[in-house]
Amino acid sequence: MKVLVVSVNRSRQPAAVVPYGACVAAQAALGAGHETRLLDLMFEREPVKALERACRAFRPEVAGFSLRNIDNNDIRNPVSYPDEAASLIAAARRACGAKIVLGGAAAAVMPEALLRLTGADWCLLGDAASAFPRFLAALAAGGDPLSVPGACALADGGFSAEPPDLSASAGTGLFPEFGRWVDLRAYARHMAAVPLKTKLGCPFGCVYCTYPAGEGGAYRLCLPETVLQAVRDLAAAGVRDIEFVDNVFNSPYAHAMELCGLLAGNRTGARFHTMELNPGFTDAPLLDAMERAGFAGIGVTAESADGGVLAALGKNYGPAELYQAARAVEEHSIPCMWMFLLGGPGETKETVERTLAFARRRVRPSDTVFFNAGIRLYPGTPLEAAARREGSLTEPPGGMLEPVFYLSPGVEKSWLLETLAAATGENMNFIASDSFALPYLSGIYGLAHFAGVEQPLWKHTRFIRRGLKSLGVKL
Ligand code: B12
Repeated sequence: MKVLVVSVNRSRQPAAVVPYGACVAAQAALGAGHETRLLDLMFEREPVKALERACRAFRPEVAGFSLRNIDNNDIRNPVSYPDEAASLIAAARRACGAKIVLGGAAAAVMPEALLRLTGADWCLLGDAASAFPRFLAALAAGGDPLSVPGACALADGGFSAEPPDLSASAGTGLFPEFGRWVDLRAYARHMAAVPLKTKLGCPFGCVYCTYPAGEGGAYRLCLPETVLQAVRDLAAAGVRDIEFVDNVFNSPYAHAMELCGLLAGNRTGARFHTMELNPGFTDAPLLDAMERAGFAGIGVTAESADGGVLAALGKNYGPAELYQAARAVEEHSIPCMWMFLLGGPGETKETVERTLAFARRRVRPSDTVFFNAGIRLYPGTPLEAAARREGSLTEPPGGMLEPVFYLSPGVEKSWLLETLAAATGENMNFIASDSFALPYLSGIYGLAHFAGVEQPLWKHTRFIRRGLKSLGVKL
């Protein structure tokens, strides 16, 4: 069959991201013998026209729309993306007769609502590497694709879904030939690293999170040797920056250590990044191994420095582990971004102050701190249930495509946002989501690339913010 995979995401907040899932889907379709093309809309000035052109020229029989984001997770300046996806799908319908299937991280979170909004024929949940070939085979054979694990559709006003196969092993399917599908040079010009995942699944129980539902609660690990081969292939193709985008990079700890050991013993010249270190497993031996492997930037998803809030968020660590992680980071030279989630269950003014005090005292001024205020609520999460119990969420699950946030009854939104604005105003290495909405952010990335600045750019946050402030830019 002729298969067109469309990567819908055009968000450059906080940076452009390579459409990893769409590349996996395209590679899987190609591997299954289908004539496959990928249309990446990230840098298209006129996405509808680009899509119409691709549909008319290629005449696909199946169009797989990869939907990454539902919204930008920003309580202050919310931007919602599904309407754009719906317009694109309507344009594809007008331009060709392709059957339309949705996939991607966003589709996995709210498949029914997205099917209703976009009018797509199906949604396919689970890992494209295993699910997409099966789905295409069923379609090609004229069978019912709804019998395939992970396939969903609207039928007779209802929603019918076959549970995804969350046991299929994570193998080489997670390592597509990125350069075949997308313009990696354009991404490099936007300071975007190439993503790689070393496993599927997430065994943690964070109350707000959709990862275990999307990928399953049990790890499916890629062999470290297979990951090393993917790194070698990318490095040989000239890729300098590779970002590990696991839900949590350093768990299972032994898997991360083994991979780092292999990368250290087989240096390719590539620099590594990950924004997904869980403080519960961030210690000196891990950071030693990451330094030797060639990591150039790490992020610690700390969320809070208050024990009660961490427990209420369902975190696997408490303040003691957080302080241990801070000590380990201090003893190493890898630039670090600390990420906090303010306003969760149990949050009060005191707990917010405790987290801010941690950030002021325990984070090196050369490191960056990112604060998110309010937690995006998703259907099926324990936090959704808590918000309904508290009466703060009345929107039915189908209406949650429009961003809805949890905010603890113990903090007022205005106080939280003002306190955060004061903290980011005083500390040039602190940022909040409004920094991502800066209209000239894309220009800064372009200039930095042109000037030969190495990734990650956020390690220069305090200098960039000071520079902007001295130019009179309101931060
Ligand atoms: C790492 C990560 C980041 C990194 C990205 C770094 C990088 N270099 O890529 C950073 C920190 C920059 C980031 C930013 C954002 N992220 Co983010 N991110 C992730 C994370 C943890 C992994 C993403 C990834 O690459 N996965 C690996 C790929 C292979 O998986 P995938 O894209 O889902 O594709 C698989 C399936 O979905 C499916 N599939 C994909 N496409 C298709 C197409 C078809 C046709 C089919 C059949 C199947 C299919 O098969 C693929 C292979 O298994 C996910 C969580 C998660 N578990 O997915 C969140 C996630 C994708 N992010 C999310 C969001 C919201 C954002 C932000 C908008 C805001 C924010 N504050 O985080 C920004 C947007 C950035 C942008 N420009 O678009 C959401 C998106 C869904 C939603 N809820 O809206 C997720 C799911 C987390 C969540 N909260 O639930 N993110």
